[in-house]
Amino acid sequence: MMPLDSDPDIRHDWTKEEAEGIFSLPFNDLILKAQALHRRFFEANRVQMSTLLSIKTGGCPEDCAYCPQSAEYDTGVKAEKLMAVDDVLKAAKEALDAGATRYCMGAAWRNPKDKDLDAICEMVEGVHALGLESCATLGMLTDAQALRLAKSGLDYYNHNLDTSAEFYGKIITTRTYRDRLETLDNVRHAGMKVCCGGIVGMGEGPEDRAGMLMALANLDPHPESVPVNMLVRVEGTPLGDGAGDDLDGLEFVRTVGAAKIMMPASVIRLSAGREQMTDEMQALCFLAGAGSIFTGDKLLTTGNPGSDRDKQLFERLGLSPAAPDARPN
Ligand code: SAM
Ligand code: DTB
Ligand code: SF4
Repeated sequence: MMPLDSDPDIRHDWTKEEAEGIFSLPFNDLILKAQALHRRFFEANRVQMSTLLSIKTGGCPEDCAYCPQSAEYDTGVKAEKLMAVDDVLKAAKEALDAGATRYCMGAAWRNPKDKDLDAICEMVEGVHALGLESCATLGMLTDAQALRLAKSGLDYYNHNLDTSAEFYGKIITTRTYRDRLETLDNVRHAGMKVCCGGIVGMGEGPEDRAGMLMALANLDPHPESVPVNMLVRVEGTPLGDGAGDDLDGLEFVRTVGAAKIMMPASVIRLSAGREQMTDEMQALCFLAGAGSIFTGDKLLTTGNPGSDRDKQLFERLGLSPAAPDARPN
């Protein structure tokens, strides 16, 4: 295969008009294009499985309007301390036995304190010793913190742009888009793989969905992993039930397909919101190029389909789990 940096399908110069043009394609054309590109880079019928664990839940000082873990909203999520390393590794072993190949540890922090990183690095080492890939999402990182995590062997760092630069201020006021890009830079320079995506269904317009994908696809290199989350409405958050119209399901599928067209060698993850989706809707997302899901009956604090339903889904669609870090074929 051609090296990714000379492949004409891998571009970092997307304009807003081009991104909007992809969203406006007839649905069948968008899906066909996305699926054809997906097959150029990945095995068509394999889906990678990651499992999440909230290692530090609730009490977060940030004000992300979608998030049940922000201390500003009364959502019933209790603030807890960082979990003990042994408990995290016990849960990782269970995820491994259930078929996950990557373990993602999430903390409701604005940023980790240097002293927290001792325990986090031990968790990363333990996750590797089990034979799992590791991922963490701990908020903003300094250069030095990113280097420390990379040295402990952390494979991926998740830090989302969440939405377009224009809509961002309506969702989060306690940290800027620029702050997020800076953390992504630090992660990249430290040599870790980048997991970066966003959420749709927050009341943004089509131009914001296109703008978010443009910002992601103009990162050079592209994030290796791109989570596309459908907003999970949590009571008590500003985006809870009744805060606006739900996004049309087909517009969500278009977002997955447009992400694949703009970042064809990246793994697009069908992330939050699967519990509320039908099998048919998820099938369309796989057809649009989603190559990864979160498995297990919980995301961080909200529900996820669980292994019985996912097993049935895979059987219905003839899908099988991908090997760890299934890179372009
Ligand atoms: N605190 C860290 C941070 O924000 O970087 C890490 C954890 S945070 C929960 C990770 C991501 O989960 C967010 O960036 C957001 O995209 C997603 N997320 C959180 N709550 C969500 C919800 N209710 N629906 C969909 N996605 C959500
Ligand atoms: C991402 O983009 N989605 C995951 C992961 N990265 C950390 C988190 C989804 C969280 C959904 C809300 C919750 O369960 O608290
Ligand atoms: Fe905190 Fe992350 Fe939730 Fe924002 S998304 S409130 S930073 S846990």
